[in-house]
Amino acid sequence: MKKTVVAILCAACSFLYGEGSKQNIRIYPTPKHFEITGGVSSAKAQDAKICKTAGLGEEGYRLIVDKRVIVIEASTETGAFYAKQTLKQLSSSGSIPCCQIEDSPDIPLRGVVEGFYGRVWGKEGRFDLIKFMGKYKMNCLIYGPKDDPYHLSRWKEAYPKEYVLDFHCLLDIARKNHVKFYWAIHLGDAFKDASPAVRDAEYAALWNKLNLMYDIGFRCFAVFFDDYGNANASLHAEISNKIKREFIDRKGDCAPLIVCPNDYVGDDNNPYSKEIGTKADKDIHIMWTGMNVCSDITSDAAAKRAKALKRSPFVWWNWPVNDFVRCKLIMGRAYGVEEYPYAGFVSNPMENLEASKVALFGIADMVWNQKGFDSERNWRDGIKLLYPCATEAMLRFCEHNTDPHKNPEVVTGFYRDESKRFAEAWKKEGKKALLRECKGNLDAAEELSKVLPEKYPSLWREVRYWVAYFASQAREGIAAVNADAASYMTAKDEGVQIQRKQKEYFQSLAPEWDRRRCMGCVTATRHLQKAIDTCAKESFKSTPSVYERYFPTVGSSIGTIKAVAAKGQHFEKGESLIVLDEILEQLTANPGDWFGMKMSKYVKFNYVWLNFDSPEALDGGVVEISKDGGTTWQKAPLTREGSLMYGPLDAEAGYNAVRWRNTSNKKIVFKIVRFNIDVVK
Ligand code: LOG
Repeated sequence: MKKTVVAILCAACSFLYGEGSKQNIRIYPTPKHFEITGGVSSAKAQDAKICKTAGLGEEGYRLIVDKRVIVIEASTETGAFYAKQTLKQLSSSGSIPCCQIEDSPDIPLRGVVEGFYGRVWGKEGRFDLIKFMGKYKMNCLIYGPKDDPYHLSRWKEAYPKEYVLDFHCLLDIARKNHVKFYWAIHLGDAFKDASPAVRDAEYAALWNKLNLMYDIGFRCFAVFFDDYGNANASLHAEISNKIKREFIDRKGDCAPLIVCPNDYVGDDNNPYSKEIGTKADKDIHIMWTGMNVCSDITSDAAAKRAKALKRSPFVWWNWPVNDFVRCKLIMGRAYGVEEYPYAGFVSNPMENLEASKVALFGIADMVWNQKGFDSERNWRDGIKLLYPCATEAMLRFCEHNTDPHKNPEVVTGFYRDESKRFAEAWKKEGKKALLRECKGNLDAAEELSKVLPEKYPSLWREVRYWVAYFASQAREGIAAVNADAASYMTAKDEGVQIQRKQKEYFQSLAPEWDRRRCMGCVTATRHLQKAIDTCAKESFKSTPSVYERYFPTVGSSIGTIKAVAAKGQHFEKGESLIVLDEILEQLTANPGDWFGMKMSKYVKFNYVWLNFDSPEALDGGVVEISKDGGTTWQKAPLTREGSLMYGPLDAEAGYNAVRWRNTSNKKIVFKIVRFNIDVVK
């Protein structure tokens, strides 16, 4: 029975798509010049004649389909390979329409950096990704997962045999798909000791490792300095130049080096980027994430950064990465990147690789043909192409899962349009729109649970808890509209159970050091959840049992330290405590800056635990508590132990806000290891 339903659905989808494409044929990435000349060809794709033609560039091609013959012109094998990818799409509906295409990419290096924290992609995932990249004309895959010890913490050591076998296989498939497979080394805070003997030993270890990777078959290399060590531009330029001159250049068959500097954010207004720009050899690519870690990329900022770097920036785009909110899926449309002649453009995706393909499909198009890119159309067509058997349900699921914030109150920094259609309806129609949306979402979740396991099992393995949560969220919304406290609490608790299961599943896959970073799952946080909460608060305003349990904090993290809010950091409520989500980066607190949390009126706390990465950082500030939601503050009587402050507070006093504040006259740079409070029962 189930099988029949799926088969009918699939037939319906491909029929609809086929009909549409007859009138309006779309190729992805969008070709530069595409002219339909009328009629269909009697020639078959495999009979296409390939003519080597000068002047079409490294990756360009011309494709001429007429009534009897198909001709591919290209200057390189890559160009011919791309023409064949186009031809495959043209012939997907059976017959090949007569047409002429002339095409080439805007950005020379386009693709993906596996550069996030968290669970590394496995061999199979990378293998499929490389084929996907070839199909959609991306040519650059940079391997640099933070949680691969042989990339970062143990970079001096050789890879174990299993890894080497995987690399062989991946290098082979990358070659077949015209993808340059870069291996990146992350030097952490090595080289910080400037004594010549130590330096020499570090360099010896570096040459040894790079040679091992060369022997495995890598010909493309990158070096990363992000998030670890000091912003020592002169040292980083020296290391980069040495790798280039003493390794890459000497080998003679390697691609130009790519460097991710320690300071990868901002325009031309910082000494590190100017110095590395001046000192690093001109044929080294230098990466840049935009005006923030996660940000839109404007041509104005790119031009300014280019001035500092003395070369066009190579964009490391932190989208759709979710390592700072692993409870969220980012599956919206690609947008927010302005046209610019970037030296390269790679996306840092989610650890959920299959789910990242919606975004990658968009990026492939966006970087190939910047002018021709139509974000919304690409997103719809991408979902149709990737999930023909569940298109409508996937569109609905994806449009509600786009924003990398758990906290809808945060509008600073990088956020994405989420649930746009619903947000407009909610404004006009309120509860009526909420009810309709939740019912629609419930149906979509049901369909996805039926279709995905069978048709798209690797996607299903990644998203199944989110789909389940999407359904429980919809039930929660319906109960909130109906002011049905019992159903509301049931749906909420069901959601918590799903989150718990997801967390356990996640932890079962994660290495030990990564387990504490697992967070459960949430969906549709920006508008839908906010609307549900607004409606629930209204429906249950005189029901403290609902309030205490489900609305413990007011808003989110509060304070003046921008980075705490910029990624939408917020607090997780456990059984009896509230914990700040982990923040991966170093934070900077200027004198007087603070961050903290504020409880809703029914919630008080009686224990504080604050752990920084270094004792010096704690020296410069105090932990303060408040009984009036942050109007007046007093110093918390906590115990200090190294980089830790903790201790009980008087439960009767009714503390409902807590913060750490920089009381020194210096800038303090620190990482928060843990920050939590115990709630009075
Ligand atoms: C890291 C990256 C991480 C990303 C998003 C860069 C260059 N480095 O803030 O590994 O995935 O943020 O959390 C980063 O972006 N640093």
